[in-house]
Amino acid sequence: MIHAEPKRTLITAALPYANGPVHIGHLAGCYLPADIYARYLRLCGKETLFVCGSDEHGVAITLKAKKEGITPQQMVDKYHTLMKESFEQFGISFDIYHRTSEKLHAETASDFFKVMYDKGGFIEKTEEQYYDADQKQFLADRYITGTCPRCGNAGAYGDQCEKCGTSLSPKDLINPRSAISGNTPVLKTTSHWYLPLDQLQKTFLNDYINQHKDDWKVNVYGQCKSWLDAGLQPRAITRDLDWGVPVPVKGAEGKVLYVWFDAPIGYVSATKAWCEANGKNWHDYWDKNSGTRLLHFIGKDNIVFHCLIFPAILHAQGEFVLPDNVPANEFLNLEGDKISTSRNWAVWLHEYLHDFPGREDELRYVLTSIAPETKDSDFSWKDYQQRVNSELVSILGNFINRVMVLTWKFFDGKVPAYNAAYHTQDQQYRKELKYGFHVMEEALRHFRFREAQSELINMARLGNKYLAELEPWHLIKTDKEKTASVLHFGLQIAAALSIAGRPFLPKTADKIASLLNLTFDKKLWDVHFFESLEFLGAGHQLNEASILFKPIEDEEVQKQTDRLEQIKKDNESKTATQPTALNAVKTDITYDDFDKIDLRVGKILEAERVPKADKLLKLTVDLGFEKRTILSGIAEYYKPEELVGKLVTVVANLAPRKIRGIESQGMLLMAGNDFGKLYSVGPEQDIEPGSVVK
Ligand code: B3M
Ligand code: ZN
Repeated sequence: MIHAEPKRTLITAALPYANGPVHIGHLAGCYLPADIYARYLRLCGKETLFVCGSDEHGVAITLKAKKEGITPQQMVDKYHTLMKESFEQFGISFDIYHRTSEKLHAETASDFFKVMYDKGGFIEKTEEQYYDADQKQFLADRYITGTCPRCGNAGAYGDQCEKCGTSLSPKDLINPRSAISGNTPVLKTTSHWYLPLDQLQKTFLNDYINQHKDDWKVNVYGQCKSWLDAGLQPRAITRDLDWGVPVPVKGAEGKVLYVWFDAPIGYVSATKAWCEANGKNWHDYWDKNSGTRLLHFIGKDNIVFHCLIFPAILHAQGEFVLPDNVPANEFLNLEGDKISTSRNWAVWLHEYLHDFPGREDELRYVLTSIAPETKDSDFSWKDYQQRVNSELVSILGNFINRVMVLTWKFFDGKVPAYNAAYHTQDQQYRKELKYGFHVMEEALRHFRFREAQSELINMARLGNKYLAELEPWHLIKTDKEKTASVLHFGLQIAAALSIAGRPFLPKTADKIASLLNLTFDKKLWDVHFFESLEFLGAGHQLNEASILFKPIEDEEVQKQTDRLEQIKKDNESKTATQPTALNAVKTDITYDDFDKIDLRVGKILEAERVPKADKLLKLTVDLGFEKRTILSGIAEYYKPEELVGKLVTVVANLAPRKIRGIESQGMLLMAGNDFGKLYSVGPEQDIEPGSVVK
């Protein structure tokens, strides 16, 4: 809540994890609003720095790398490059897009830790944590899954349940499992450093949040308040992992900083890197008394980290400026369903850029029109088409094109002269344009980008209304001088649109300026901007007219919805089969080890439930040379009658054992993991029971 004019504004956008490409949810959530705001401030001539970068640490990275069979470094390299390029092509105007695997970042994060450590800012605690004995790995955060104690979701993570949003710690999970192996974890002692958020709440956070009661968005303040009301707990800021920034303390070998400790410090590292490259002093941006206004643009799932934990860290460190505002957005859904990277339910930016080349502004426009500023919103391809065609094509594009074409037709593409006699006739339009601009500015200043952008379209609408009212195409037959005035004024509206449109539709704004053959100074936007409404002098030569936007065709939309339909189908068939946990390959065995197992084809002759055992079926299996009784834990996946007649693979030499008083004389092979459906494994063709499987 900086009241005095800040010296400069430092804008950050959440550092996306380098474990997947950017999708429209990310764009609408924080990158687009941050970009609009940064562009707006620059237009106003305000000193602005806009930083971002890839978040390359944490379990989100190591887990996915393991799944893909590559090293974490290979994975972050791949996605860092992809994200950086797509952001650039899309026109997100970061001054720097850095990354947290850079040495400069490790140094910056280490320094932070050391300063706080030396001040006694952490508590060291030794306690038992879940451990995967097989994989020799502590199971923090996403390395552990289990059932959410709050909503019963069986796939909740050790740090959060993505279904109900509750923040969890591994010990909260019911039936915890290692996400690497599916194993049940054991408890093992380890020690970690904790940030005493309970104390920091009393000494700092309560006041800090309270100060922002009126200037932060309701959703943001509300979330902070409910965290504080529940009472903050100390939080571990180190982990037993081998990927991350090493904890810079003797005796902490094998430990790294928790990703949410180092990631926000990534904003500082990015600033340092930019300052180094541009001959500036990073302290001017981050020092407590630098006069910098710090703004974090994020999505709602990152609120607690940016509004409570990071400010607490900055405060405890003591030398840094605090966030002045955190205009977080809610979530964007896709065709009525939550966007999900793992389910591939997303519109990926790099794919959009490929499928709709040169139509970056169309996506920017639609995403800003439906931005989830106060509540979740929904993207659908039909709505995308509708908004592009009926707003960008029919209103903005149409106005610019009409005024251009008419000027070429009647005045050889030269700005015709204005006659002051018509000033009164245009008065109402001038007033409305000025007012629209004022509303836009007010909305921009308060992070209401949807409203701000809708004013842009309103201005274009006004332009169309002006032409429709004065009908220069008829007027030319009777009054050339008045026609000249009308087109002169129409062209000024076009020029105004190319300025007002710059934060939202940068490529379109440039294109309009180029049609008008207009070059602007850097600082365009000030209080006097709409006073004169004179940007183009009489006689100024325009460039050739050309179309701004092409309509989105039905086939293009169909292609996208077909793709999503297909993904939905794939997901439905996958939910049953796809492992939700990684199954690490077991230790090697020799052929002789394998050869000890006698696998045979068996035919199920009878199947029945075992009383009082929900999971068990009692099967009679024909092995050709004899019939066996086998108990199998598949009652949740098969009805007894489905099994009769089925050919299956049987471990024929497994020592018999008694289950529920019945002797089981073998075992059936099943495919699947511990969480999804199990499928019996049998020969493809009908083959004699008793045949050897080898
Ligand atoms: N990478 C989480 C996310 O992508 C995290 C943000 C870090 S911001 C410092 O949602
Ligand atoms: Zn839950």
